[in-house]
Amino acid sequence: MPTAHLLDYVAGNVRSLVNAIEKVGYTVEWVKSPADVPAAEKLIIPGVGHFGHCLGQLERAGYLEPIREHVKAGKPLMGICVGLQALFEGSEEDEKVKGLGLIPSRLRKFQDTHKSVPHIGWNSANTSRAGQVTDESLYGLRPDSKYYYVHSYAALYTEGELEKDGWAVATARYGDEEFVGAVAKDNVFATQFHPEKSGAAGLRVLKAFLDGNKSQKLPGKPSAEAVQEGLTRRVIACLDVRTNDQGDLVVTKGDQYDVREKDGVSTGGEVRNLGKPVEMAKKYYEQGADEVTFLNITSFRNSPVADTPMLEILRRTSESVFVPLTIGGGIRDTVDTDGTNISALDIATMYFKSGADKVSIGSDAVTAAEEYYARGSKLDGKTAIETISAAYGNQAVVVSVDPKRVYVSSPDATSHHTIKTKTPGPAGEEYCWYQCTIKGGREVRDFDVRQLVIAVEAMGTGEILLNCIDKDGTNSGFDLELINDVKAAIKIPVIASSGAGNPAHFEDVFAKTTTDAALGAGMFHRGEYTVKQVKDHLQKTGQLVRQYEE
Ligand code: 1PR
Repeated sequence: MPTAHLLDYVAGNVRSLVNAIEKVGYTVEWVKSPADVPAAEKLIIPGVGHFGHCLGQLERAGYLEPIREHVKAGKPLMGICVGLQALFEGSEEDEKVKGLGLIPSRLRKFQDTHKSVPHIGWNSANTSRAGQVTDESLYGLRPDSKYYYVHSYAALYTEGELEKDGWAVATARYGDEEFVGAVAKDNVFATQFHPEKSGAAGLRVLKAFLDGNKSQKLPGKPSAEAVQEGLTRRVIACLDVRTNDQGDLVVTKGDQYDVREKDGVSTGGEVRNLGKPVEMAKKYYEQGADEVTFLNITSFRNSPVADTPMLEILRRTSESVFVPLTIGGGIRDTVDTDGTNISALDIATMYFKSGADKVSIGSDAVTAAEEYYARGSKLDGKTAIETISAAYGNQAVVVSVDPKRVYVSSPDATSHHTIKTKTPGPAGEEYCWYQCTIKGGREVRDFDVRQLVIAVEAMGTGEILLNCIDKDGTNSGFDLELINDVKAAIKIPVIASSGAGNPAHFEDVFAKTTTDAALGAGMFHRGEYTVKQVKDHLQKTGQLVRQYEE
């Protein structure tokens, strides 16, 4: 097999990139020191997270000059995400650190007044400009394909600026800002999106670069609808995984977090077994799921370090599922069975090395947020959220929230932040607050969801997975009031979860809230609807979605 050289210089999930490179027919050779660069032919610079952190590492390790030499020698170079940003002079994210300077321009932060930042999800990389539709594809990029982005800083696009220096540019639009999705000139190619996480569309781009196939004919003229610009509505499939009574790891699903079968009299039956995790993840990928989330829901009882089956599930899933994978459950400082202390960062590292792109933190985030306020809203730098986001970037940290409604007759009846609800409580109470729980809903805290999300955003969380125990497994639709309330409090993206029972519920949550993504579990696992049916429905009702590509 031919070889691709991959620069090994910064923490991140490179496993999925290795899997993707292998999938398109290349073997990976690691470039582990600047001295290895001259021997590389097709060199890929990955990168995710903080510009200053990545470029600082590259500079300190002495990579910048050998990379410039590689480019001068006319050898192929591909940058991915921060690897694209590295081509620029610098970034607002860290003014002190310099980029390679191949492009005389700087990166800027997206405006967050009317949209969530980071920009997370599927968007275009389109080389056609108004009035000049091309039938040529740049490195396999297609105007009707969508690619997976995750970044807060971007090269904002001004028509003609890069082109005058000979760069071909593919762009995407986020809100009212147009930015560079990919650039190419001579032997250099870079994508702001992650091709390794962009399904078949991304693999095609990676293959075109490695094959040296810069220009290809597009397969046909796409419809105007298919080339619509902007961030698509993300639909996520969630798999709650646990050991059943026979000791097998199964996908299960609870009703308000109770995962045991009910026989009409008692609720203490067998753990619901809805299928095998790897097979189900692959099925949802092929139905067009934009992301797959695994929640290891028994981890609070077992040491996750010994929990090797979850690592194996990630390894196997990431070999065939080329969309982002999130893993939650048991991400916190812990003591292993042999008494060794293991940090949350070590646990996250194991998951990232096995193919995860994000870790989701539940119980530990609540404790950390309570302590944050107890310190007078001060960071301590040692929490799981802070240590993991410092090492892997904010985008790698999701906080999973498990709230329960508490009804009150008036806002004065509690010190917590309340909302006026359209679904009054059992005694007709018109107000409620959302109480945080830990340990899978088993323990309630005197702490509300608004306090939690504000604190974890300050600590460096990249995204909120917003469950709702009252709605979980009810098939009655999402808790729109909760979602709107959380969205109003923070800038980071929110994934709405709990209650999805049919495609119209997804239409509702996207139409009536500003949620960034929506997640379903039971309706998919029970085979009542496919992810594709949800997306087709969203498309019919005027929402922008990504469709699965073969
Ligand atoms: O606290 O960091 O160890 O994380 C534990 C994680 O496991 C948390 O993310 C918590 O939400 C999850 N979890 C714990 N116990 C359960 C349980 O069900 N007994 N599942 C559980 C949470 C909720 C959703 C579910 C949606 C959609 N599952 O992810 O998939 O509610 O369901 P639906 O569409 O069928 O309504 P830690």
